[in-house]
Amino acid sequence: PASGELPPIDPTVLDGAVIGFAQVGSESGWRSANTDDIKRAAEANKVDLQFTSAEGDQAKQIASIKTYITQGVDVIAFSPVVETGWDSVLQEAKAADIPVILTDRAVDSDPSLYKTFIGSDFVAEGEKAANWAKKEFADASSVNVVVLEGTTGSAPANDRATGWKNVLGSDTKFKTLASQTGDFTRDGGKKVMEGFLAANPDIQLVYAHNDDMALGAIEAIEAAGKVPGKDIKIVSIDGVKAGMEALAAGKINYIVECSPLLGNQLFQAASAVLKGDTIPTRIVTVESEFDQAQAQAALPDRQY
Ligand code: GZL
Ligand code: ZN
Repeated sequence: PASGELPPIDPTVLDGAVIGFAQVGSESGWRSANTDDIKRAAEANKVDLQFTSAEGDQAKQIASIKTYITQGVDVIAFSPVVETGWDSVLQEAKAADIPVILTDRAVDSDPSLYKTFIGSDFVAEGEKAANWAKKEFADASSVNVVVLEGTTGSAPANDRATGWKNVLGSDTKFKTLASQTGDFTRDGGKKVMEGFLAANPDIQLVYAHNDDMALGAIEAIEAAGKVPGKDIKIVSIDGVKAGMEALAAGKINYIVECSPLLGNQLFQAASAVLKGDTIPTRIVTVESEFDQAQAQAALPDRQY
């Protein structure tokens, strides 16, 4: 789907508008930066933002959306923790004539149930990570890989796995020894990597679905007396401050950026929807990718 452009914010429309946002949780540095940016943009546009965090629990996220429906907010926005299970609450919002905007993660529901989905192309992110690995290990005869998966059932976990397989799935040189969810958290990444190291003495590459799990893996690799970025290479996704610092320090080898700064686009979409303008059903965020030298150069200007 086309990435599309959104019209500029109409301040008169947003000033005092009640917008309910149901956030995933606070699992990672990316999530914190995403929350901060949404609150910043709401403040800047005088939006009356109602904000909840589901702490990774879909039932809580659904309950929060139902509360917004009862409250009769002007717009509902959320980042769905997992892809499935949203049809009925989205139908309730439609029946209540409350427009819904998805940010960050997608749902597998009928697209007529929400106005737009603003977020990254996670399949492309997985493909970028795999293309780096293909080049990095061009001279290797075999590469043992372990994968730290994101939250089970979430669009980023599903699609980052798909993108990786699109590029390397048929490349028999790359052997996936193990693949397990670390739930996008630093502690999850550390614990799962400890298990991987105990069971597999010869790992060459970690594919982490986000920086927080990569940072946990670094702790486990160092505790095992190995050198992250050298003995075991790491490719990750996000580009949060701590990840970029590890990349610049050589403990991570490559990071594919996934921007959490969705606040302005969220309120551009809300402004257009409240004016009755039609907007593209899919807005793809623009993002980059970094090797170690590029991270060193970019660090001073990073916003998160
Ligand atoms: C991606 C976002 C993911 C990040 C993780 O857009 O949904 O969730 O990659 C975050 O860091 O926890
Ligand atoms: Zn899907």
